[in-house]
Amino acid sequence: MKNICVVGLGHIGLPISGVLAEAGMNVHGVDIDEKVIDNLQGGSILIEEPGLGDLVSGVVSSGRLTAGGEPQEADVFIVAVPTPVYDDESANITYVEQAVKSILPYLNKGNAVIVESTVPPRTIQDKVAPVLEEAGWDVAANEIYLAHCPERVIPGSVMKEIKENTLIIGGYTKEAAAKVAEVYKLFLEGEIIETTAITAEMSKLMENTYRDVNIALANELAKISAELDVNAHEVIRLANVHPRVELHEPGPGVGGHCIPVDPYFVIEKAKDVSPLMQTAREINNSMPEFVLSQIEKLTKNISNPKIAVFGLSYKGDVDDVRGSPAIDVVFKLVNNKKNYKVFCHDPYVTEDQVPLRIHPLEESLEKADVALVLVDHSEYKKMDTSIFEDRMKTPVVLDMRNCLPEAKGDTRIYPIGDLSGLEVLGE
Ligand code: SAJ
Repeated sequence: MKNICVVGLGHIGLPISGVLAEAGMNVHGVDIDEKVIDNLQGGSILIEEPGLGDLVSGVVSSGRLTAGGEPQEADVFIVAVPTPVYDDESANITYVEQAVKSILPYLNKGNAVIVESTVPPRTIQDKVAPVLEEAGWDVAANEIYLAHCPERVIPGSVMKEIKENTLIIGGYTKEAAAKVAEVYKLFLEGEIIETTAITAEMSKLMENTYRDVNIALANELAKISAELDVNAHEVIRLANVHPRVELHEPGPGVGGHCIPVDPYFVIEKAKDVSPLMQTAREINNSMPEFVLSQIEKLTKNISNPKIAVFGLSYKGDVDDVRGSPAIDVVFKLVNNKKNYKVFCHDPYVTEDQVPLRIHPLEESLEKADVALVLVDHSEYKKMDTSIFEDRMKTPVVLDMRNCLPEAKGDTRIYPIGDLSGLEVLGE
């Protein structure tokens, strides 16, 4: 178990490579992106994740982590490539299939093959095992130990969770699960639970679906509260005092590459019996339009209103813009016939990530009619709210993450869950 080959050096493959190298293994990482390899060979990374950069530069300089475009022989192969969805929302597992095919020439009897990528139910049984079998390996007889170990770490806290979370190992066979457990015991402080491949696949998908459905409920509550003149944030706070209630937080939508994607993996396999999951997706997808409707209402009397947008990433304190509802909102504003002048700010996102100008915070706010908070970055959570009155034409703020400190002076901050009193500017 000394040599590990990790295919896919992204948000999951890179941290797993780092912690295995730190635990004394010889890790070889593989990626199709030359930029990723070039950077890694120089000890640097392209991902923003607290603690990851230092770990990687340490293990690269000690020689424990190497990187290249091709796999190498190893005792253990870990596949950590993306599983996006096609336009019709069905799962695209071609990267997983290609990754497994790419390791075939390097496999030896007794090797372990672990898929960490999130996959639709039955993928290990119906898609991955057959690739190995066609290459001549009897997977059921444990010539290769095949398992699915779904990654469950949360961006922003990956380095802690990768070591401390409970790990589910879904073995193609019982023996495979036990063998693969030995790999994770090299660094894992959390518990290990061994199960079947399909149970591991489904548990992972249901974790993210649970969160999606719960957020949809909170978003629906925010819309209802605007009609009923009640503060949804206070309702959530009080309901959550109950020992068996855990309402989530409303927001401008659900982003990232996991939660808005994974429910579709279940839905596609069980379309007729998953109405709740499908509706949750629809509700969460409707939120950028809901945000736009509030801006339209606020500014209906103003021509060419200037909107200062705070936050572009999919959630707070990350630079990741994949599936970001904030970007969706911005393009709805930019492409709107009302001719909004949109000035975006984000402390993490750069102009080479998005086709948008990014402005300093003060500049975005200068003479703005409305400020629109779309992401709960720490910088916004602790900002001095007197800046709105100082800089804006009208100090009116829509806080779609309910994250700002209390308003000062004449500033009015409307959180997403308390929009019933929203005034119309210029009336
Ligand atoms: N969000 C809300 N309201 C909430 C919580 C989140 O609107 O109450 C939004 C966020 O702003 C963001 C989106 O949902 O746009 C998703 O963010 P997140 O922090 O809930 O989740 P991810 O996508 O960063 O990570 C999730 C995690 N899954 C769960 O918490 C069940 C993580 O543990 C998984 O490893 C990851 O998906 C993954 O890779 O599957």
